[in-house]
Amino acid sequence: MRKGAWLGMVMLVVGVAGLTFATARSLPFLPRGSHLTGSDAMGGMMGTFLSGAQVPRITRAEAVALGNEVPLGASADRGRNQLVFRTSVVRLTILASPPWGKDMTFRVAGLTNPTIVVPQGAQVRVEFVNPDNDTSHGWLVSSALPPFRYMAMMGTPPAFPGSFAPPLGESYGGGMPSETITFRASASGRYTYLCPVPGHAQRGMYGVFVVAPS
Ligand SMILES: [Cu+2]
Repeated sequence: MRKGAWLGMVMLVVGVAGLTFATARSLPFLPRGSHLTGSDAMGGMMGTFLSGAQVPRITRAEAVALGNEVPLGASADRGRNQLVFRTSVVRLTILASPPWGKDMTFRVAGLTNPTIVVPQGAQVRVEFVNPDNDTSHGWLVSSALPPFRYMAMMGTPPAFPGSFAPPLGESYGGGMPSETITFRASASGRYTYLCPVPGHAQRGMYGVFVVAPS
């Protein structure tokens, strides 16, 4: 990747909270990125930039609490590994691969990769946190279905405008990077949420996202 393009992308991503779908699609690292982990040069750089001071951070204790909390208006069914919202306002906290859980999964309301059900038309706000201390992660709702290939993000654009949390760098002593996205679950159907970092959905970072007809 040309240095200019890379820096331009990094500057874009650092200021990221309100990235639109159109902008997101133009990010060069999405289709062409390497492993965005802290263990390779590109990933390390990505992590450094994305974990910059501009990204809000939370403590480990806060992340643990948020990862276990059943959101207001939701019911968690542990037997079915399902989180069901019946409210038109949906507030979710999603943790990426926390060190206190199973590797390469999402943690939501104390569940691992749960099926998330929201009513059609719901206004969804997701606080996305990366507590993983050695890997970057993102979150995306897409209409693609598993199994996923290594480059899972190819051909899996966000299902709804804004249903994309760009990858955040890994956690370190300064706290756990977080970001908030909002989108409207405008069309009913069965979708998938997944991590767009290459190889992660393939290794299990995904779950079912259902928009129930109203
Ligand atoms: Cu990931």
